[in-house]
This record gives sequence, C-alpha cells and structure tokens, in this order.
Amino acid sequence: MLAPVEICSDGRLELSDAVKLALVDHCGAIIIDAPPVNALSAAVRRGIFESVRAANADTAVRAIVIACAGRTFIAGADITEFGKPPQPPALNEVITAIESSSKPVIAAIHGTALGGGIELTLGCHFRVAVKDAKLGLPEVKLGLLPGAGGTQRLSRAVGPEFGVKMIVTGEPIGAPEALDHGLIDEIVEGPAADGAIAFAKKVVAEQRPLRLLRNDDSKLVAAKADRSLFTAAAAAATRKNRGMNAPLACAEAVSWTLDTPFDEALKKEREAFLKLVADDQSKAQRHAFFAEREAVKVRDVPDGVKPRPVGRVAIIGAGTMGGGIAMSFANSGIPVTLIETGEEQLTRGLGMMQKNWDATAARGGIPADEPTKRMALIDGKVGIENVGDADLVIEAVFETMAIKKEVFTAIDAHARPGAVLATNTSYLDINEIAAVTSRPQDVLGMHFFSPANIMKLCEVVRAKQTASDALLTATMLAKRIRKTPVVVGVCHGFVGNRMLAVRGLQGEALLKSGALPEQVDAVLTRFGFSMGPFAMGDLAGLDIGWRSRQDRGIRWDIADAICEAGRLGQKTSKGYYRYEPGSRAPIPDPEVEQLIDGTCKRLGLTRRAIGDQEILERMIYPMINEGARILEEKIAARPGDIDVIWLHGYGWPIHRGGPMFYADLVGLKTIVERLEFYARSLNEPALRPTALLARLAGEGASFASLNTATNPG
Ligand code: 3H9
Repeated sequence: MLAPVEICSDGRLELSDAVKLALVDHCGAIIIDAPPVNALSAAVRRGIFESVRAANADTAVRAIVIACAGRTFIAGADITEFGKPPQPPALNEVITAIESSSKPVIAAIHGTALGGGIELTLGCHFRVAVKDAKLGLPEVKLGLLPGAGGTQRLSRAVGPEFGVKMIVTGEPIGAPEALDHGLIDEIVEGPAADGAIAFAKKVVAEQRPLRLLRNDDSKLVAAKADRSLFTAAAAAATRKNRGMNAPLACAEAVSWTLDTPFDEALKKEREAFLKLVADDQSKAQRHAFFAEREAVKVRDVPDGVKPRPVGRVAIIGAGTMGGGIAMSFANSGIPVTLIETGEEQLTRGLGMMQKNWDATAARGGIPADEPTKRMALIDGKVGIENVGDADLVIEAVFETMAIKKEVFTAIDAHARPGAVLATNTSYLDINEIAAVTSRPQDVLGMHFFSPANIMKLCEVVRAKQTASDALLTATMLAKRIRKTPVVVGVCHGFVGNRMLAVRGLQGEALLKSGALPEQVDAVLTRFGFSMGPFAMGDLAGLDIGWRSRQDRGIRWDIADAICEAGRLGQKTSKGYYRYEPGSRAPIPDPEVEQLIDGTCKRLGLTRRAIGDQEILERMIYPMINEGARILEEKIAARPGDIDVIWLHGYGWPIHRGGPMFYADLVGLKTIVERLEFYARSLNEPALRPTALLARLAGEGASFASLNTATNPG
C-alpha cells in the first residue's frame, strides 16, 4: 500500500503488534494493522497514542497520517472489551493527543470507518477518504451513543441537524456525501494512505492552519439562533424509536452542542455512554451483533470442505416468493433463470419484479439505470427442463408435498450433476422431498421470508443426507446476497414457524381466557414488536392458517369462528379487527368481542379480566419453552441462532435480543416457575417446562452458556 518506507528516525518500527510508525516523505505514517476490522483494542489505542507522541518528537516528521492496513479503516471500538475493566489509554485520551499534536494529523479513510474510528478521525485536523469509503456512527445499533466525543465533534463538522440524523439512525454515508457535508476534506485516488501523504504535503507547503473541531462552532450558529431547526431534525430522527433508550440519548447528547461547553459536554457524553453500556438494551443489541456473526459459521463441516462454485441460480416459481428470491440474487449481481409453467405466469412474475425495482428507483433507493441492469440478469423460461445450467436450483412452488415431489422429480431429471437443490418450503419434511431424487446429498432447504427481497432471514435446512459442501454452499451464498443464514434441522415448521405456532395457540387460548385481540396486540407492541399477532394475522390473511388446520384436522374455536363469519383479514376488510375502505389501520370491532363471547359460552368457558403481565408471559414463555425443546432435539444448534431467526424473520425487537436472550434476562428460574403455574392453573400439561429448561434453571445456568454448540445434523 505504501511506497518503500524508512523506519521512523527514533529507531522504533513497531510500537505495538498492531500499530507501526514509518517515515515516508517527511510524513509520520501511523499504520494500524489489527485484523479483521482494525477495531480500537487497548493495544491499538496504545500504539496510536505512542506513535503520535513519537512522530511529534521526531524532527524529521512534518505531518502525521493515520491509515489502516487490510480491508477497512477502523470499524470502531473493540466491542468485545465492553463491560470489562477499562484499560488505558482511553479513546478520548488518544483523540486528545491527536488533537493537540503540533504537527498536522490527517486521517486516511478507506473501507468502512465506523464509530470510534470516525471519532478518532474527528480529532485529526484533516480527513481524506477514497471514493468508495463509507463513514458512520453506528453505535445506536448497539444500543449506545458515540462515547468518544462523536456527538460533539461530528455536529461541529457537519452541523447539528445532519449530525443528529447520522447519529440517531446510525446509517453510514458515502465519501461524496461526506465531502458535501464537510465531514471529509478531500476524496483521494488510489490507496488512502498515499492520497493522505500527498494531501499532507500540500498542508505543509501551504502552511494551512490546523482545524480543531472542538473550537469550531461555525456550523452551530444557525441552530443556536433558532433551536427549532435542531429540535425538528431530532424529532424526525427519533420518531420511530419503539421504546429504545439509545436513539433518545443520542439526540439529547447532540443537543448539548447548542448549550453546553465542549469539555463539560464530553463529560456528560461519557456518563451517558457508560449508562447505556450497562443497560440491558445495549447488552441485547451486542448479543444480537455477535449471534448474527456466529450463526453464519457452520462449525461441524470437516476441515478442507469448500463451498461449490455458484455462477447461476435457477428459481422455480415466479410468484411473490420466487420473484422476491430472484430479486435478492439479481440485487447482488448473480444471474437467475426464473422458471414458470406458462408464459402468462412468467410475464406476470417478471412484471412484478420490474414494478418493484422501478418503485425503488423512483424513491431514490437505487440509481435510475439499476432496474434495467437487474432485469437483464433475469432470464425468464417456461419449463423445468431449463434448470440445466444452474449451480443452485431453488424451488418456490405451492406448499403441498405432492407438488413439491413432482417438481423435485423433474429437477432431478434435468439439473446438472453437483448442483445444489433447495426447497423454499416453510413446513414440509425435506427428507421426504429429497427421497424422490437420485441425489439426496444435494438437497436442502432454503427457507426465505416474505417479502424475500427485503427480509434478511434464510433458514438453511440440513436434511438427513445433505452433504457438508452443499450446506456450506447454501450458507455462503445466502451471506453473499446479504441475507442472514441460520442452519437448522428438519421438523414441522423448522425453528421460526414452529415457535410461531406455539405463540398462535397461546393467543387463541388468551382470547378464550378473556383477553381481546387489541389487548394482546398492545402488550406485544409495547414490548417492541412493530405489529401484534392478531393484526399480523389480518395482514397475512386468516384463511391460510384456517385451511392448514382443516388439512390437519385441527380446530381452533375462536380463530375458526372468525373465519366462518367471513372475516378473513384485511382482504375482506375484517378479521380480528375491522378496516375502513382503503385503510390498513386495525379498528377494534365489538362484533369480534361478541363472536369470542358467543363461542366461549357455547363451550361453557367463563371469561375473566386478564392483566398485561399474564398476556406477556403466556405469549412469550411457551415460545421460549419450545425454543428449549428445539435445542434439545438439536433442530437449532445454539440459543443465539434461535434469537437471530426471531430478530430477522419475525420482528422480535432488537433491544430485547431474541427470545432466548430475553429468557436469560428474566431468569430461567422465573420462567420455569411461571410455566409450571400456567400448566397447572390452565390445565395445560404442554406448558410444562422442558427437561433442558428445567435443568438449566435448576443449575442456576443460562441459555448463553450453550452458545458454543455445533450445528444440527
Ligand atoms: C464504538 O465505536 C463506541 C465508541 O463510540 C466509543 C468508545 C468509547 N469490535 O461483520 P463482519 C468482528 S462501538 C470487535 O463479519 P463484514 C466481527 O465480530 C462500535 N469485533 O465483517 C467478526 O468477527 P468473527 C461501533 C468486531 O465485512 C469480524 O470482525 N462500530 C467489530 O461483513 C468480521 O465482521 C460498529 O458497530 C468491533 N467493532 O463487516 C461496527 N466489528 O470473524 C461493527 C467487527 O470472529 N462492525 N468485528 O465473527 C460492522 O458493522 C461490520 O463488522 C463491518 C465489517 C461493516 C465493519
């Protein structure tokens, strides 16, 4: 990356394993090399701190450049250090050392410069970045606020209105936008370090004054004169915070730029940061961060097994699901053969995709020429015989075993040897589907969630005979198309839908006990779900579950009575709620209450007032119990995997960490006691705690202790 270097004239090459100082063209180049993401561990902080001191003391050095080796500039504080005893120097001290340097310090940004990484650059006198660099303060996504001056210095660099938006949303911006807003001084060509050294030479030659953001209030003037400019921006940014503490704390910290002296604001920021680090919400969000990264690791694949190369994917079925899956691949530049049974269905499917991409482009979500480019990656074909050149075939047809078997028999006849064959089934037995092929080792499930082009989760289902390399191929590919893959085993509904069914049954039971749909939904939305289960049922259509229950000979008295009354959800303008024409807003309906009451009277059930805590416990604890059963059966490998499934497929609120993390927070002993209580008082033996849950609770242990297990199979 750098031109040939000399060792800094004080003779020191490595100030720590992770940080080196070199003299290049009269520049002290501080190079951070701490894979994978150059996080600011104690060693890195110490290395930078010492390097700045050494470079300042070295008379040969006229300017200092801070750059990173590897794929990215500093991606933030080292998250693994949070909650552990702090080790010096603190990041704030490092930034102060940079800021106080008598020689100009220039940050050389490439990759994703995030969190503490950006805060460090804000202490530099200048910042340059390569064109495709991304810059952001994503602390809020970990339930935190920028804790090393970011709330104060960023607002001074870009103005408090844009600053509050960046910090509260946590979304990174590209280098061109960063330049527009004054976050960087220049976009440089080529390696960032080389560009920064060239920039440093200009700074020295022109004797440019050193800009200290802490002393520069020029961008605060307007909002100081008219505070409503800031409050409007803060209100817009925090509008959708869903009970989370961090977004509000972020906005408040940015507001201190308007009324609190810099050093005092820094102290307050630090206190607010420490409070958030200790908060359960941040613990939950940090757990989610690591669980997501753990989930993609298929641990029990033998060494040396490699994923199969995938250049083209065939998708069978151009309906909502197949179309969404095809879009996900094309969005990542992977060519797709989209297969239907007839021209009409194919044209409809392709039209839907075009419309979808056009709408995204019209909203500014993708450049105007992208829809055409992405459509060009989709090759529409009629007939399964067209799967021949695909390396991965995904079946997304009607959810009936007989049809799936028919389709897989045809795929088996035409797919090339070694192609991975995936079904998108949500419930069916993949072993049975694999058995109709001559190559069960190539068959697995890739269960996407609707809308598949948006939802991140993909349950990768390993069947009995699935080969390790096929499993690895599906998992890696899901990651390549920016999904979150989680490996699960075969059972009815796999992990997510199996737990969802338990929650559905409890919802029905609660209505029989005396709760109303709106009360149950309100409890769960207050918990953090964006929608309650009954409103969600209305949105999805109640007839799907009704038909499935009929097929399996199951009766849910209230749910069935609702459907029998012609209330199938939003599509009939009434379900568990009623809907005004053209509106999706659920309105509680006295008719539903009468229906519930009438059904219960017929069954001889007496309804009673139900408290919110009982609703929460009866909706969530049985799901946790089912999660434990899933772990016992090795359908999921780790509690963290179950959390990731619920976070990315079912809208579990991120600041609650997932059902199994939440269980640990509540305490497994409490969960066991409450389940035993409900099993007894409701005469529902199925609610009794599973052996695993009871054992962990008895040992005073937690689900977290099981998070190292290998994948199911
Ligand atoms: C902060 O900065 C607080 C400050 O304001 C104040 C302090 C006082 N630390 O995601 P990947 C690991 S808060 C430790 O798969 P990608 C990750 O676990 C921080 N480890 O790669 C994984 O490990 P493994 C604000 C980290 O290319 C490996 O790196 N910053 C950290 O898809 C690869 O990660 C953030 O929130 C970290 N900060 O994406 C940024 N980051 O291989 C968080 C990553 O063992 N990071 N690891 O599983 C990211 O968003 C992505 O990792 C990034 C790369 C975009 C950088």
